Amino acid sequence: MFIHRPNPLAPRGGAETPQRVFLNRRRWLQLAGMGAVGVGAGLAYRQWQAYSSGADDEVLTAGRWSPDAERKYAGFYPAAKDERFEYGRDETPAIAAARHTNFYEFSRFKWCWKFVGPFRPDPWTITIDGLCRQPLKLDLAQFHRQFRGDLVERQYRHRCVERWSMAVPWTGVPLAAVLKAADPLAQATHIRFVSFHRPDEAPQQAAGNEFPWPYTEGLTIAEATSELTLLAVGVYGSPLLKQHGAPIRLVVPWKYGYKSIKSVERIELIGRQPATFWNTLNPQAYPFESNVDPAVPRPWDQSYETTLGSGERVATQRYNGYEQWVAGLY
Ligand SMILES: Nc1nc2c(c(=O)[nH]1)N[C@H]1C(S)=C(S)[C@@H](COP(=O)(O)O)O[C@H]1N2
Ligand SMILES: [Mo]
Repeated sequence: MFIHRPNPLAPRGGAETPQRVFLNRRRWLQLAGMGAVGVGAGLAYRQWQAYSSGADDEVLTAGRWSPDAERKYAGFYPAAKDERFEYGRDETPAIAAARHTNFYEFSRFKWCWKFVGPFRPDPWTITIDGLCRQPLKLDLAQFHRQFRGDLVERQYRHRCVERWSMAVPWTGVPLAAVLKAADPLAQATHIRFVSFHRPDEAPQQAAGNEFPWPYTEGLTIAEATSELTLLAVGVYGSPLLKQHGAPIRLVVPWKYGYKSIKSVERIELIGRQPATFWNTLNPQAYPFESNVDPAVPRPWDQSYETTLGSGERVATQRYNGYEQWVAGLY
């Protein structure tokens, strides 16, 4: 039954209230309301900033491994510089790169450095198996020893689909050298990369959210054995900070950043295109191939990017400027 009730919010004695006073009161209430919202937003913004910033020293040390673990790998740095690669722009300061990272296992926001403390990148085992004659199961020290002769430092640009970019020196081994050691079978057409699944160390994996953990990625064999494709163990001449994907990550600089999977545990040679993390969540926005292309919105405009640190806006290049290395693949 519909009961007609007097509106409790109607101004009482409204008829007697002179129109001018009524309007003024309403305007005052509006302004007061906006002011309160403004003060509230200001406070929230300052709290947000305080929470997400942190002193440079704090940001850089939060992602370090234990001193004992780091000492084991100190002898591998600096690696021989591969002079074929240059940024063509300024190098991103290490602090700017360390502050602003994507690592969904730890946070949906960029200040992942705040959450990586409990993560243990050492001991770590990396497995290369599947369609190959010589599957490898190596701990981190064995990996370093076995591929010491292939270890190089390379200056690469990195382009995130969110439109930020950086230019950093990775230390790593060409993936082709690692795959060669595993001796792939002819049926192997693709590579599947699998990251870790450790809810005890990674808060977003414990959060019971909708993400298809563990993070996975994939490449074709031709892409995986391209000269550019690197398995990185270091950046800026030191072992990878945890937030950069310690202790070992993929770097494919002609593709959007999400293809460069961090903290890899398994590299599997398979005979079909694998499912991948972001492609599973949204196949339209994150196709399997995902080569950087300024002409194709994803779905937002990709024609420009903003560099971490300097905040400079620069035009995005096809294949992120690596056309001479990879155009032959497509
Ligand atoms: N395991 C894992 N790898 C990942 C991600 C992630 O969330 N988890 N984010 C990707 C995205 S979107 C980008 S842009 C790069 C960021 O690398 P950086 O934080 O070292 O700059 O890592 C990629 N690799
Ligand atoms: Mo990204």
